[in-house]
Amino acid sequence: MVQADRERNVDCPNPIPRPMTEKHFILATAGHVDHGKSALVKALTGTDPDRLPEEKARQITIELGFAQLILQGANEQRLHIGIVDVPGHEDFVRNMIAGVGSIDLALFVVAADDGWMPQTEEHLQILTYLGVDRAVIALTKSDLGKIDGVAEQIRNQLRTTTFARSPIIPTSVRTAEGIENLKSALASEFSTMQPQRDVGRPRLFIDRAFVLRGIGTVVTGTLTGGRLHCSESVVIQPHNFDARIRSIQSHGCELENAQPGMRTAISLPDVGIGDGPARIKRGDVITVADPSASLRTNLGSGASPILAVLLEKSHRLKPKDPAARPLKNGTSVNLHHGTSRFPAKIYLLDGDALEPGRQMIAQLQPESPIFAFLGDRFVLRDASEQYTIAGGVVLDPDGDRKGFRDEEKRKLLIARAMASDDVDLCVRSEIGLRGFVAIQSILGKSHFSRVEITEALLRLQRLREIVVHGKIAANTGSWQALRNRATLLIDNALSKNPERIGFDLSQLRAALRDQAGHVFEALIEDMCSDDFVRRESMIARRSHQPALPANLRPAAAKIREALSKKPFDPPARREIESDPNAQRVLRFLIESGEVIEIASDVVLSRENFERMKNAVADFILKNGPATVSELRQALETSRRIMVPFLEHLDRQGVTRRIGDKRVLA
Ligand SMILES: Nc1nc2c(ncn2[C@@H]2O[C@H](COP(=O)(O)OP(=O)(O)O)[C@@H](O)[C@H]2O)c(=O)[nH]1
Ligand SMILES: [Mg+2]
Repeated sequence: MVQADRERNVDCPNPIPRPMTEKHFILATAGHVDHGKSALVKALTGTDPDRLPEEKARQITIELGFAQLILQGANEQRLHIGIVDVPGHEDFVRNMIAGVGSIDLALFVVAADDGWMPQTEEHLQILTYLGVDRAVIALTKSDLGKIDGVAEQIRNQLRTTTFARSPIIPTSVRTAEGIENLKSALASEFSTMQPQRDVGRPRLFIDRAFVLRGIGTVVTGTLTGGRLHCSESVVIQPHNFDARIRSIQSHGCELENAQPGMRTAISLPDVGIGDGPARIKRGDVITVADPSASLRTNLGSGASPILAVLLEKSHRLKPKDPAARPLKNGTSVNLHHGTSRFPAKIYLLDGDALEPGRQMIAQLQPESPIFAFLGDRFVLRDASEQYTIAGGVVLDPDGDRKGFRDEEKRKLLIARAMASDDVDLCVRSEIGLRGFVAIQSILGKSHFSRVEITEALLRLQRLREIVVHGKIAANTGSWQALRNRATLLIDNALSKNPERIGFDLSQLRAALRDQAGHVFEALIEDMCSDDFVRRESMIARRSHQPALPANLRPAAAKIREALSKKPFDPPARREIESDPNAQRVLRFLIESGEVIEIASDVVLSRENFERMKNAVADFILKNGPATVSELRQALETSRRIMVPFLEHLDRQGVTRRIGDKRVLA
């Protein structure tokens, strides 16, 4: 497929006999411009990552370059390392961030002749913001001298960072010194690392999109979170449209599926390149359809208009550094996430400004929605893209502008900020933030797998922190409060009208219209699993016995009398229920079965109904098929009663109409 793709550069690693385990990792270079990153990648892999003619002409990597290194790890591990070579020039920090977004290890480069430089520092801060916690340091151009002094300087700079103990390997591409050492250092680092997790939520942040003649659109990126398969239907975010993968390659090899941690090239022949509907470009994300999309409530399974985040400003920023200026509430910045960059506004939760060395909960409102997950890292640069000013982690991809200052929600976000990789905590806080959550969609935009989430739900249920009803999870307190609300509504209604068999569900729904439909259904199901019961379209306590209150008894006596005076020819319903009390009584008599509704204006007592039915049957048995008029005369009733009465018997299957006569059915 992508034969012309620049990522094709290493022969497919077959037919060497396959060792025990294959692991895939991504490494990215970082460090000051001209410190020898690209030359080092070439020395390691044989591939020159500076391949564009323009890059060659200017001798700098202006776009990400890619190469593959295969190393033998400990315990028969075969390590496939996709190398992303990032540019070092400050105009191109954007590319650097895009390359480092989903890596396992940084190859951090400092040249012996220059030592620690401003971009060395900026790249270190970016790696830290992005949560990269493993690195191998190459002390390049060792042929140019003074290794010991620079090595000490590097150790000093890294002393308080997660890279304090990372190996420092002197290298020279001129003399080939240290290249083999560097390979062994990389192999031993990767041997102890776990490959990126497959949580069934693949995302490929596109770093390049191009058209190949005869093939069509091809995009490349680093795959994380799950697998992508040939012929699979995918969704392109943030514009949320469908496409189909025709074929997949990794470093020039055709694959049936790509795994997390692989440099991946995908052909999407039906999609155009660029901006606009159903087009694809760098910064977009390839993902798969969210199975919960059908259950979408107010929460998107797609792109986020607002993110709740934990912001952090590096403690390494020196007071004179323009990047150190406190980050003020309302500032416009550039948000770098994955391979995308968007202008965004910052809203701080707990103060007017964020100082170096501090963290704060905030909201980010990108100019247009972005496709982010809980736990994603990002970097902020100033609006003119000169300085890296902060970074952070997404705490809630579906932030809520209104609820932001709510004290309870604030607590939940702070809890998440402390442990955004704790699945129990995230499930608990998710339910806390939303109230009631559809189980299927809970934490759909996170780094947790469905199984991990389901297990967390079970644990929290066992601890009685949450309840699960139908398709809903809720925290125990909120669910009980909702049940209490419903119970009160039902009890009040039935104490006002004790003669009713229950409270109308449609009225209950109207009273609880602030809840989503699936929440209401789960509520009724839960209530009816114990104390309550559904009777037709009504709900009541199981113990509820409909009974006429004393003040209605005279009205009941009057109705019974009216219905028995001329048993087969009672007055019209509207005469019987002439006032509200009579209406309530008649409804009670109907609901309790004592009275039968024949038609909208005709009611009969059950006793008289049965007698009348038998009389009709007897007459037809004795005299054969009979007309309305014959039956009316025989039973001493009127057409007003007899016509609807016979229609009622027809519906019940007692009689059948043939022409203008009735026979027994
Ligand atoms: N003497 C010497 N020069 C080197 C070495 N590595 C790279 N260079 C030179 O340093 C310059 C910048 O190298 P390059 O790999 O493009 O740096 P990058 O910007 O960090 O990718 C080039 O002219 C290289 O030839 C080395 O080990 N020794
Ligand atoms: Mg370079």
